[in-house]
Amino acid sequence: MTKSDRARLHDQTLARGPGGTLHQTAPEGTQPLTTAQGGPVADDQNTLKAGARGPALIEDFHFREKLFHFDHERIPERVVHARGYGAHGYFETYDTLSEYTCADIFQRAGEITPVFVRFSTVAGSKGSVDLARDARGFAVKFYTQEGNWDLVGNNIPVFFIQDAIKFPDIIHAVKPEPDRGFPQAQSAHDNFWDFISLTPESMHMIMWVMSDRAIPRSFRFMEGFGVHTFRLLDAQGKSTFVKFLWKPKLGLQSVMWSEAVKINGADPDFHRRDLWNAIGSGDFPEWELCLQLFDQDFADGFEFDILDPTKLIPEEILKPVPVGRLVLDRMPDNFFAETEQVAFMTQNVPPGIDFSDDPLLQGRNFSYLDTQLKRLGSPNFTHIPINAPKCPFAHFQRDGHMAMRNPKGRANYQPNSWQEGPREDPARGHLSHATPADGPKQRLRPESFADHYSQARQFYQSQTATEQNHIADALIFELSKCETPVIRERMVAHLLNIDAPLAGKVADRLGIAAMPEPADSAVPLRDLPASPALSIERNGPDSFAGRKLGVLVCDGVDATLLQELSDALHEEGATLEIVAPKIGGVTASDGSRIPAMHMVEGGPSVLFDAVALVLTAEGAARLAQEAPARDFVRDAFAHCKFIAHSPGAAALLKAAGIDPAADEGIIALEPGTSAGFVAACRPLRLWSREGAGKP
Ligand code: HDE
Repeated sequence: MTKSDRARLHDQTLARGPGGTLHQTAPEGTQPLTTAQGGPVADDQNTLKAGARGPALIEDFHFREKLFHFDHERIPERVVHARGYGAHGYFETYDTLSEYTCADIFQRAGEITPVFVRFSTVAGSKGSVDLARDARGFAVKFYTQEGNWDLVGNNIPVFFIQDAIKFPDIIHAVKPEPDRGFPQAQSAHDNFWDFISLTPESMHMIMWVMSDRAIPRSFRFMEGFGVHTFRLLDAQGKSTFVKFLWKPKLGLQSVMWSEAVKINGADPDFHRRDLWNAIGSGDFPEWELCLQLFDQDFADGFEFDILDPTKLIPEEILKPVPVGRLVLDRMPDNFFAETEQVAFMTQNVPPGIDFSDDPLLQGRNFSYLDTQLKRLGSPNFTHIPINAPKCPFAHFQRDGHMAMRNPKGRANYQPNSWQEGPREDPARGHLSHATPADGPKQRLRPESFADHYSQARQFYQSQTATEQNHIADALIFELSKCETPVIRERMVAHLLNIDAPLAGKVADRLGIAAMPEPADSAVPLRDLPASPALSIERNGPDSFAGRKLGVLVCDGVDATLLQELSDALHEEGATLEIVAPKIGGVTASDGSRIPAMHMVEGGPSVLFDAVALVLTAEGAARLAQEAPARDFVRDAFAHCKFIAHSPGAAALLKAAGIDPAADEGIIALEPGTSAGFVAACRPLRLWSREGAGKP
């Protein structure tokens, strides 16, 4: 058979295979399919067989290579922070910080440094849901001119444990229980609360994790924290202690727990989708990097040990100074190559940034390198583009699995006599702060780490009444999932040291008949002043920008009103999504076709920050018969959302059992009132509806 005969046969087989299957013909100009070795592939639809119905032949190298590669596509997921989502962007330095640090990134006003950021949950596996109650990772890789700087933080400024040696225990305890393999991405189970109730140092972090901080509305509306105390070093080696904080430009926002549960069902990728949509539509999220800078005198005078990662320095005591902004403006081209393969490491610091002796940080500096070898499989993981520095670099590390950069020449060591290869430079390289370190080898927790309750109490007392109620509800829910009564009681004993009325409420709702004694505390508890900076509600936005309105419409919807609403939202920097009885959309009053983003069953109101019912009387009467439409309104009301309703929507409100005059969060929408409604949505929720009242 000649080559052209073969090609003809190939065309026929592709058009209609011998078995009658139809195959797509390749569009004009398509690149030919090849094997990984570059060999052109004639048939990618059928394995090589002995006869049409015969056994497959092992000779089929294309089939073997294709399946071999597929079988090895997965790499181990991260042992913690497995579920994450990343984006590219840049960091802009506001002004020189040369007074404090010689780090190149902080030398020049207006300096732009490329970054890659990965947000994550901690406990769940890669395929788990976004709205788990959990801390969120906030890891930033700055590609500076003097090497990569990884600020691997969380959205909570403190941690569960004081010493890295306890990390495997806390993580084992929160992960699915090993005998039964569940629950997934949840702390509401015995093992977690058993460990916590036996670990008093975790109490401060527990208050944060039970607060709404652990169920953020979006990555875009959460703070980030470096947690540990670090050091900045100036050109002369002078050290200043520093804590790193990220403040979101759009303010803080979380969802309610009863909402989180439903969001997980309606859209398990809620946070991913939010970031994807925001960046895709050009609404680039932004944070300010703020520093809490202090010296040894401040550290000596501060009431807690600045090396203790279960403590924070209240912003009212030490004001964070904004030093630059982070903007995320580009999604990865390939999730696996970038978000999955990115390797963050706390030990990646450029000259001018150094570590403190925080025992958690010291342990992390060991763990992050170790874990990359397991996950990425080769010491050459820095050859992967997302991990490679973007500044010039040169070293003698070589060979190993999958080495992609293979230097030429004779010298693979230094010093050498061949005038080849790089040399170290004491004038530019990273120097450690010459902290004196001497002492007997021992396994001891410092006395200065002993107060486990005072800052937990301060956090609770800094919350608004609504937020305090949410913390109590979260504790009650989580502990109600513990099957072992003694664990619940031990937790109540700890809560007695944090806030007695809170302990009482939790004990009552759990049905604990006799109040336990308060847990032992190694040191007397202190009453610290409230810190308003710790409240989400007090640090919300003053605009509806970046938020989303869900608009329920029907055929005959008032086109002018809809346009007005859309314009008002656009003006505010917010967006709108249309929810309709059918995904095919509706025909508006002016005959125009309005496409829908969701049908009612697929677009529950938990997906939106506020809702509007723009309906005709006939449409509302029809929707009133449908449970998902009634739930749409009922849920919005139960979640304290602002609800706008056109005159025609009355029947649906009535069917949902909602009195339009119930409160000021239910707003009549008529021509000319859209801007007023959008402005009314700025507080995001009408918390007084929940019965807690405002502070
Ligand atoms: Fe991590 N942590 N961690 N952690 N961590 C990891 O490194 C570890 C801690 C944080 O998006 C792992 O590459 C130890 C605190 C984030 O890729 C691992 C201790 C904080 C991420 C690891 C801590 C974090 C990780 C797993 C106690 C907030 C995800 C995969 C001493 C300041 C980064 C990996 C990403 C990931 C170890 C505690 C934040 C195993 C031993 C405190 C955001 O190395």
